[in-house]
Amino acid sequence: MTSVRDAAFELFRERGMTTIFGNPGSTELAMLGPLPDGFRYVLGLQEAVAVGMADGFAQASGDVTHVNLHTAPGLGNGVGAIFNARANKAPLLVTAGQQARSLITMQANLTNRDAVEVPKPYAKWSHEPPRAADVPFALAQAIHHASLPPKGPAFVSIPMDDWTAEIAPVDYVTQIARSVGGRAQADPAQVAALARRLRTAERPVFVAGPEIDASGGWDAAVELAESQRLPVWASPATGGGRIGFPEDHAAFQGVLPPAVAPLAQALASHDLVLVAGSSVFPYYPNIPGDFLAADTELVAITSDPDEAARAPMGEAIVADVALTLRALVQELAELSERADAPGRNPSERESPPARFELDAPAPGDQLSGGEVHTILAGLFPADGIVVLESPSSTAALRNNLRLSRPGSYYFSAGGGLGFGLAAALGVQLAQPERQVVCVLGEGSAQYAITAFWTAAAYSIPVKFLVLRNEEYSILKWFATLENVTGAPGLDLPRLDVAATASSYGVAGVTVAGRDGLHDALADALAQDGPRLVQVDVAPGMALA
Ligand SMILES: Cc1ncc(C[n+]2csc(CCOP(=O)(O)OP(=O)(O)O)c2C)c(N)n1
Repeated sequence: MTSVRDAAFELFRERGMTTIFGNPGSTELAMLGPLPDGFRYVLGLQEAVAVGMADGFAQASGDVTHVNLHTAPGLGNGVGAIFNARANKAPLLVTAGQQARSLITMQANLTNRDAVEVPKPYAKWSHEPPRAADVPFALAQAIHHASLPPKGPAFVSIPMDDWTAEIAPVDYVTQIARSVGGRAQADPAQVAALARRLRTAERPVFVAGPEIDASGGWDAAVELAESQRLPVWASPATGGGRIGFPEDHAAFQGVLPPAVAPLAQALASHDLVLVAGSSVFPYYPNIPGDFLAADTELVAITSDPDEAARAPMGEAIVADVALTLRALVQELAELSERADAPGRNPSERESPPARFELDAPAPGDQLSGGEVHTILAGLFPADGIVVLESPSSTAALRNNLRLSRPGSYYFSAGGGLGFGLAAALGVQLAQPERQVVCVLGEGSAQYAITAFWTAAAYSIPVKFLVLRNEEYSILKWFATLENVTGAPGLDLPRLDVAATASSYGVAGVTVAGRDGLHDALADALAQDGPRLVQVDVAPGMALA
């Protein structure tokens, strides 16, 4: 016989899940104390922070990551971040404590009523085991669900007295031993048909989405674009939690606009659109129109059956994105060797046009978001990673930084604020050799503000760049688009993120001009620990 707790930790160790993010309460203590050798616990001071950190860690490591939350109110606090994790396809095991089994029926204090319902719209699987003996089995199942495509969060609610229950080998030994994998190869007939279509298309174009990076398909995407002379767009920034193609590449055209009509317009000159690793498409805001021009066809490659089913147009191949891109490259290479192959060799195609460049904004009294990101680009480490949550300067950052290596960019595909500050810590813990730069709006920083304490307490050396424009700039821009005037609550005078971060233990400075920003950033990047630079910027949207 062994305890549920010992069996669970054996399972976690076997799966390499030795980092646990969380925020504890009385209903979790029996699980936590003391952690076995080799495990580490990273404390977030609020559950949204714990989940956001785990999300970043899971995405940057590619491994299922455990986040442990307090019963009902803690799980409730975490739900917005679980929504983000689902959109990010972050493989998370989310556990939460529950009242002791004998007290659940009477709904004693802290009972998580209908616990499995709480995260349900966003969890891939949500379960409370009927017996203590089923806890290891439930945890193993949740880990499998989280890791299978599309990856995402899976939830287990665990009554607090289960951890000490004694269980027999039959209840856990096989669960710890078995592994489950799930990278599906595409049907070779579909790949062959797509290759023929690409060869016969007159003006094909490639749209690179976040799953290229997550599946390890970066090199295959570059090879496909280069061998076929395809112009490449990034999928819209709204749902593009990662980038799938080097943004300094000669074939790169820019980031697709996210609304229906402008997106169709951007692709209108093409007869075939090949989308890899993105939903079709993460549309926002509502600018209605035709989904594609009349002469444009679309084929999407995604590992997510739901993404394939819900696309409003085009065809889809449901399979692992990297494996499918590699198979497609191979098939096209074989076709180009054959005299009887349909269509034409890509060498007969024109090279993609040069990227359309926006003019840099004229310098004003205050720095613009674009100028800030030009300065950041000049100092950005070659293997640096950006975690971004600065809504009005998202486009300017992408346009200036031109990130060109895999695993270099994380953004909340769900759009729920609070991801950026928290996830940056998880990404840095998963990638200790690379410098993480977390770029935040001063409004966005508030949603995970206590994460500064975790950065300081665990010496996580993220560099934070906070753009302070004293308003919710992006919402003012949306208000114009929606013909709304006079909405309250869009101004943020006097927020001082540097002062707040310093109260949590992260040293920071506030700067205003070009030189001040350059020197402060250079200095922050040269320091060992976490550092913050807050820069005053002009209000409004920054595109270039
Ligand atoms: C959890 C959550 N609450 C509210 C919003 C709505 N929202 C989107 S952008 C934004 C403003 C962000 O302000 P700031 O970080 O200062 O960026 P700016 O727009 O000024 O660049 C808000 C409140 C959201 N996306 N997520």
